[in-house]
Amino acid sequence: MLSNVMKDALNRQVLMEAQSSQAYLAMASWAEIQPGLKGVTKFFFQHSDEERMHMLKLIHYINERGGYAIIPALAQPALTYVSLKKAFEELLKHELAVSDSINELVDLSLKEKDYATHNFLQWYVMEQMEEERLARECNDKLEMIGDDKSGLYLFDRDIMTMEQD
Ligand code: OFO
Repeated sequence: MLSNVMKDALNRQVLMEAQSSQAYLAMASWAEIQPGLKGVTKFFFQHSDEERMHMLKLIHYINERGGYAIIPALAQPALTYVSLKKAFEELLKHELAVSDSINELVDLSLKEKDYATHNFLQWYVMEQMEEERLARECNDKLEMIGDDKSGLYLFDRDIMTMEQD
């Protein structure tokens, strides 16, 4: 059974994953109306779906452990970006904040002696390592590319394969 403190903290993570999903959905919609960003558009839509999956996993866990997962209201995410680089900078910033939040949850689970939750959270720890790696790689590439159109073309073409690297 989840303690109240743990349940509330996990519910805050539900909100964070929902906000991530919403933010990446907004990036996807923005990318879809830019010329030549088909690959990036697909990447953002897929990323939004993944965040929703992270949220659902938490919801089921909270409910299965005797808590009640709260479905939160969401704030309006950013709708436009001055450049693709800016969108990916936001994505990295967001992922780093999520990683911090997961680490705090892990810390709390130990304080609460909630070893089941500690075990459950390990999946998120690994997932965040991967998400940070990918976000950093995208930012590094975009930094190198700058305004070079052929570089951007290749970035858009290759982004979906970067997930598997
Ligand atoms: Fe849910 O991992 Fe990204 O934010």
